[in-house]
Amino acid sequence: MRASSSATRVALVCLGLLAAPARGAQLAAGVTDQDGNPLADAVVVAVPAEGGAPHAAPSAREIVDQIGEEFVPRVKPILVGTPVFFPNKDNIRHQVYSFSPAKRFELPLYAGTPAKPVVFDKPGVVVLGCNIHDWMIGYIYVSESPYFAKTGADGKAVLADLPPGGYRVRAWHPRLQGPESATQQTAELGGNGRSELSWKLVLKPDIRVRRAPVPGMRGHY
Ligand SMILES: [Cu+2]
Repeated sequence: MRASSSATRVALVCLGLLAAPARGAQLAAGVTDQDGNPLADAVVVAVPAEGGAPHAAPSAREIVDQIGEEFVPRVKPILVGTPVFFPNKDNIRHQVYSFSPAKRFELPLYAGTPAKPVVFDKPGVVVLGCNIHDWMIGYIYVSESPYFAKTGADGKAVLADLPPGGYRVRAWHPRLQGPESATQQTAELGGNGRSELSWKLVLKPDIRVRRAPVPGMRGHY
């Protein structure tokens, strides 16, 4: 019984693969921490090895909510040039800002959705904060390449529809210890194929600001 249900599952997986449109290569990424535990909220970026990042139109808009006095999602990867709205779903006001070199901005204290989005026009990591709630920390990862994905709770992410060719692939996480460039691997992707890459990232300790703030206490992810 168990064998047959497992055979059924394999058959379904195969059907799923056959049904998927054959448009390019897939890169399956797996990310763990230094102890081998699956790592969520890691961003995996593939950059074509030759010719730099391809020109791609950014999404029309993306959203980072504020819900329950937290940024949702906590980590948001976007393509450079993408406008992001910061709707406030709480019934108190927030004042979202960033001091990151990739994008310095501050939204005046607001409720609801600010009329204008923030356009992230430079690649890099943008750390979000709120002037009212010290524990609110979020991250916008501005990618120079359109080929990126974020890991789920299982530490896995799939980059799809990659044109065949060579890629430099790197992984980032808010608690990454050391430079992101040190995570770089290379991959040679054929048409319609599926490749796998994995990372074991060394992380900094998880230090967060308490929800009941203590004066003078600040922290990160
Ligand atoms: Cu706030």
